[in-house]
Amino acid sequence: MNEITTIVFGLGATGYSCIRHLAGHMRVLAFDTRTAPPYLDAVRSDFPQVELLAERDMPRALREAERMLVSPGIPLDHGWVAAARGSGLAISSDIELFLQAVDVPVIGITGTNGKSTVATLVGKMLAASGLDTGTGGNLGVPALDLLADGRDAFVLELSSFQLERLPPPALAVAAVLNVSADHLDRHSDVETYAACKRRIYGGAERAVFNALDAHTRPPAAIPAIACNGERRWRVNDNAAIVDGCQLPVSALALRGSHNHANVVAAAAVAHQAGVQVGEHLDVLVRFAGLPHRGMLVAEQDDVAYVDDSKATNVGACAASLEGFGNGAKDIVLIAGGDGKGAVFDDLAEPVARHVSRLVLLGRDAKMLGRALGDAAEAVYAADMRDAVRLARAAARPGDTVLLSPACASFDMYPNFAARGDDFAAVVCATGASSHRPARLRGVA
Ligand code: UMA
Ligand code: ADP
Repeated sequence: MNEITTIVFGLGATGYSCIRHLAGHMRVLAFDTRTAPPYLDAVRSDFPQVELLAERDMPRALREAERMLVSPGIPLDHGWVAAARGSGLAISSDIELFLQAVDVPVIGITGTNGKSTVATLVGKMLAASGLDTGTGGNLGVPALDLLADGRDAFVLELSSFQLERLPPPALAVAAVLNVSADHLDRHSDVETYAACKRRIYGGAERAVFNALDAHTRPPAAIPAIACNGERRWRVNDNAAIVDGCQLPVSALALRGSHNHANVVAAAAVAHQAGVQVGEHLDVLVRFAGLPHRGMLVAEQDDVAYVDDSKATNVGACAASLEGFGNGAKDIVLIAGGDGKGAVFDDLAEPVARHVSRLVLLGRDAKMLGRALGDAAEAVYAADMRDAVRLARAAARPGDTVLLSPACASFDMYPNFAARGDDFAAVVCATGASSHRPARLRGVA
């Protein structure tokens, strides 16, 4: 048993993974400010030796512990984190523990949007090249839960919350895909948020960035691929170009120009990790994406219904409109939810170009309506059922009804997946007919 005593702050997926990693090796204390945190019962039954702390126990715990592991959902200026720092505890995280535990290449992907899609695709490319690869992090499976004997490499999706509390991670390959305003309820401004993202480059051997977005640029000393800046790595109207090979967009299962950019970025990261990309083009071509990221859920009366519930910020929704729209106002957009402090003005231009009718719901619906009401006619929905009814009434043959909320879901749902599932269920339960459209068949 190690002498270090560690406080795990946050009993969500991250906290549980930290406890699982540490509990047999050292004294672990666990704390959460909520009375019924998600993993409380699991910790009680699986790790009875872990002491569960109440607020009143914290002063004593801070005297007894040497380290606090802080979950990403907890801001670093939280009172108990500040108190721990003041008491001389080291502030650390699951990702720092993970990086200390592994001795094989770790590839990190961050950015405001496209992280999960790109990280998943990079994981598939590495696996296709014969590497036993663990893929996770912010995209779902906590990093520490990926640890297993025999792994050759890891691909981590890293959020700004995870990066802000991490020392230079010295990754084999680090990528920042794009930066647009998000999480401004946690970061003071976009520049501070972008600086958190760029922490991923600290000590990296190689990098990938987006030449169209200055926020993503790595330090000049790191050998880097500039996607969209180099002829061999870019997207045009007809093709995704990876290492000079043209992949016609009509052949790609992923839909939308933003997703074609994701294909290029994933291929560039895999290349930087040593994969012979040209030998695994089929992986790039066949990848149809993750649920709730631009997924076709039904076609009814020649109207396509697309679930892009994971579009939880303005940049994602704008990219979706550009990706799925044809510039002739062929989209009915369902948007709204918890705006996380965002300003929606940047959506006005893509909405004016692509959207015939806005159907708005959730806590910040009125705020969206004020910002976008001049760009397209807006109507307000009481709930998802009402939203689908209003969208269906507004859609013409050939249109797409797109759920791309530009907001988080927490005002109405437990998470974005529940919101997307509700959309799909309502569409299918209330539609006259439901079949896969010829123009989209085989892609979702
Ligand atoms: N908590 C407190 N006090 C607080 C705030 C939170 O005690 O003031 C407690 C909560 O009661 C809860 C625990 O902290 O019990 C939750 O911790 P958490 O919010 O860090 O959530 P986890 O379940 O550990 O999930 C985290 C990521 N969540 C966040 O960053 C908010 C998950 O990303 C990630 O998949 C998981 O670790 C595994 O790595 C989710 C996310 O929304 C999907 N990420 C954001 C995004 O993608 O935009 C960054
Ligand atoms: P993240 O993990 O960063 O949230 P995802 O791959 O889950 O990224 O995609 C989330 C949403 O972001 C998608 O539903 C889509 O609306 C949008 N999106 C995906 N790729 C891009 C991109 N390259 N640029 C801008 N928006 C994107």
